[in-house]
Amino acid sequence: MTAKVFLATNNAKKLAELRRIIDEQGLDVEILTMGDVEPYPEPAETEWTFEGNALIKARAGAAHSGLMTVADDSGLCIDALGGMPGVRSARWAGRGHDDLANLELVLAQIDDVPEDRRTARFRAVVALVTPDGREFTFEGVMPGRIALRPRGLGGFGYDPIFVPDSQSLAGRGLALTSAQMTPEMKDAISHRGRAIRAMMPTLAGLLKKLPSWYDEDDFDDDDDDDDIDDDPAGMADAIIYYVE
Ligand code: ITT
Repeated sequence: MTAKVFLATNNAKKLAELRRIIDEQGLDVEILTMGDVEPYPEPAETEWTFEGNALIKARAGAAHSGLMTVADDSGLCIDALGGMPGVRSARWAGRGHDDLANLELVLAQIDDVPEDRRTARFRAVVALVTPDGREFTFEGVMPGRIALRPRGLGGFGYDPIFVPDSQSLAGRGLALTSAQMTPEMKDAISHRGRAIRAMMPTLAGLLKKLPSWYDEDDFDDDDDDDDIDDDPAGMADAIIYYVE
């Protein structure tokens, strides 16, 4: 039986990235999205941390769907803005404003900041919550800097103004923004790619144990199941930092 995992996000472009990165790992899993479950109210993201908000979204998804649920809370942290927009990235220009308005506001706010001080990083925390209440979080970081003006049509959100560091010419205004990269290039270095790849051993371990949640008597806990334990990959409650 192919196990089901619910991806709890209302952001279509974020969903496309999450699905692509998970698919790439080759795990036998059926991905369900908002369109596959009964509609439910979007939970308020009331926390001041990515981890807190990712858990709010994943808990709500698991409670509603009864499925193992993955949610992502992410954003752009700009040093010259004291780490903002951070957890407020999606609505930086105010409710009802779009990605372009957010990006233009950021550019205006750091208009007078010289290139060498336009350092920033994308951060993503992915929360994995099981219907029986187990919770795991994984963090990925993509360091870089803010370009002087937007470039590129790929990606979403702030991608047209973000120049990832891991390119030979980054930092000299010559490297690609993440909106100029192919999806594969972005996934390989992105905050989301790193967080999801850090999650995969835990997800794989949990999926092997799935039957025990439905019928304890069916659960085969023989010693020969030696690659399956209560804390797959020893990462319960772990936050994994990937900083270059
Ligand atoms: P859900 O909460 O439904 O998942 P959301 O878009 O509201 O969707 P967040 O609260 O996590 O999600 O906000 C993430 C915002 O951070 C996103 O809307 C972008 O503005 C920005 N962001 C995150 N990852 C990004 C990326 O890979 N590229 C560009 N911008 C990104």
